[in-house]
Amino acid sequence: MSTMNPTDETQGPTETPESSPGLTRRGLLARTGATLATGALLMHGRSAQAQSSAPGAKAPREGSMADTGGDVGRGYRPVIVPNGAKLPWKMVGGVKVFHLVAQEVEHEFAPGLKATCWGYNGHVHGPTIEVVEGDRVRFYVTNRLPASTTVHWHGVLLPSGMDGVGGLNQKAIAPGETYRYEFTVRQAGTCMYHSHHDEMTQMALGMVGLFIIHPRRPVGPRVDRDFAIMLHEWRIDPGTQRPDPNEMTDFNILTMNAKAFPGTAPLVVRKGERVRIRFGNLSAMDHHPIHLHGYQFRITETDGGRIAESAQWPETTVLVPTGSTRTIEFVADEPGDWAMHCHMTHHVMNQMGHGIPNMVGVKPGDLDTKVRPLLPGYMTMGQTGMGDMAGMHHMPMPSNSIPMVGGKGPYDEITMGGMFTILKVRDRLDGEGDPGWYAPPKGTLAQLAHADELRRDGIDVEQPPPTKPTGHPHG
Ligand SMILES: [Cu+2]
Repeated sequence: MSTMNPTDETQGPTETPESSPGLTRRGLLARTGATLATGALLMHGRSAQAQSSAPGAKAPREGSMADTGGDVGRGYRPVIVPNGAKLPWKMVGGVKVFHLVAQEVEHEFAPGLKATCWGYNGHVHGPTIEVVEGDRVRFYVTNRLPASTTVHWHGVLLPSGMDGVGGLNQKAIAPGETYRYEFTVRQAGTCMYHSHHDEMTQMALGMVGLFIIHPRRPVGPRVDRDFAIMLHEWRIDPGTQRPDPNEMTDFNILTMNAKAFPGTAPLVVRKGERVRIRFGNLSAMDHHPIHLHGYQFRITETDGGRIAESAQWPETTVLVPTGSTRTIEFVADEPGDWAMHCHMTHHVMNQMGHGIPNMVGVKPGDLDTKVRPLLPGYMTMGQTGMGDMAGMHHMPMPSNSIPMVGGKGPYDEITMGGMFTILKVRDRLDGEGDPGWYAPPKGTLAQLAHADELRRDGIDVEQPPPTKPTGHPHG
């Protein structure tokens, strides 16, 4: 029986490393129930990919694509990694074999901002690893960095000698060397992996990834979409080429799957679907309270495993401490474009917002005309806050930098950056990509109030209520 012999067969599909942002083909097929009809086509593509990744090797065994649901440990729904990639694997003698290559990677955080980072297999962060509880897994780790490294499997239960802490559990992997890690996965949940040698440098440069373990016997309601997002923070000074690993407090690029808004791909969902979002956080210094608009969700998992249903509680913001994962679930029953972002307001802005003086309330008078002979093009900014900064991409910018805030919205600039993305819930989805902006039904859009409405409701905007200090009845 396959039940107790997990290593004998492929449990699930691999995806190409270049998974498209937002919505995978498989996720869409699974949703529409078209899996069986198109399974042969998908399997063909998958075999080709797996073979090409192992030149000269025997064609790996491929498992069933059928989304059987009832078959223990099979037919799991692959996670969707917006903007991210998955690590391919092949079956060799009943073992899932992976190859991680630690290397320097040119990475784009958002249009206009690239940096030389450290990652795995050409990706920052590393490709998401996806396995099934009970799998025997073997990871070859090749080090193509100029420094030694290791890989720690964060939250994964395994023998001590496989835990990957340089110096403690193993000798660090020297440049050019390939190490082998092997263990049996005996849990389910959302874990992570990261360098555990010169952690401050290597994690700051991007050497982290997600490690998803599907249960052999799923508990709780089955989800239709399963998203995975790694939170991270970086210091990249405008005009520079490399993240600064020495930064301790003032991180200026805050990312979801290594993208800063407006570089983040939306999460696309059909109305009525049950949605899971897994968050991992390997930021150097910060926890991130991730707030989702439009919904109440339940926190269903930590990296310590599934939370019993009786112990789950409702939230609209989930705090993801650094070195942890948190998983939320909800039914997407309200269509719309819903913001999902870190609620630390300095984590939803980009690098150009850092280090600028407080100009709120400042009346510049003719300062601009006086300064311009000295600094051509000078313009005092920030007197009414930072919303104006959203338009800054029309202005000259330092090379290799992105504006403090701002992406194009349907009505205006969106005055957010950094750790911000959008959950797009639609009654109907055509195709797999970004469905565009939500069109609210008539009567459900905030609009400029008309004079007759104001009159009808007795609102006098000419004579606003007195603004005496409150709380001092005898004052
Ligand atoms: Cu944050």
